[in-house]
Amino acid sequence: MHENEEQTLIIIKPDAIHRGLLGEITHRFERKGLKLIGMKMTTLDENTLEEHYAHHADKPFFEDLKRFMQEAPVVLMVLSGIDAIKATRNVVGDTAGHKAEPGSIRGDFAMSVQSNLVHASDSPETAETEINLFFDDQELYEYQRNDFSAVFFDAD
Ligand code: IDP
Ligand code: MG
Repeated sequence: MHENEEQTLIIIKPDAIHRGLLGEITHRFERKGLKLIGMKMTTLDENTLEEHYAHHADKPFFEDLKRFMQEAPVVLMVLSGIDAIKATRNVVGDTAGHKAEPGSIRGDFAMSVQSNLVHASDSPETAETEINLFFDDQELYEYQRNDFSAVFFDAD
């Protein structure tokens, strides 16, 4: 792994599954050059959501958020790349869909704040915690994409 390579956790949320946007969203991460190193479909239980969204436990939207995240299965992914965490957040866009930049996933497909299609880790610390919460080591695949040196040509 390159020294500045980062891993980040993505959750394709229930609204994206309902709206048939799994492929579109996954395609955007792939085309950006991010390497998919783990992927699985699952339902999220109450305990896992309490842990994942612990920093939102005191927010008025917490109960609704947990209910929403259980409305359909989700798809979990781990993406890897140089500066992958920030790059992925840029691809995802602002939390509020109606304010998100056109060209971002939320900017192109979301209007809601709650139902904003995708979760992406926001720092190296949260990425590590979140990947450990959702994936076992043997579910992550180490390999080099053949286009690595072209995609990350002048990245540090
Ligand atoms: P993020 O997903 O862009 O990192 P966070 O502030 O970490 O946004 O919030 C986590 C998730 O909680 C959001 O993606 C969204 O689904 C939900 N959420 C955040 N703020 C609100 C709100 O004000 N009302 C309803 N749901 C919210
Ligand atoms: Mg967040």
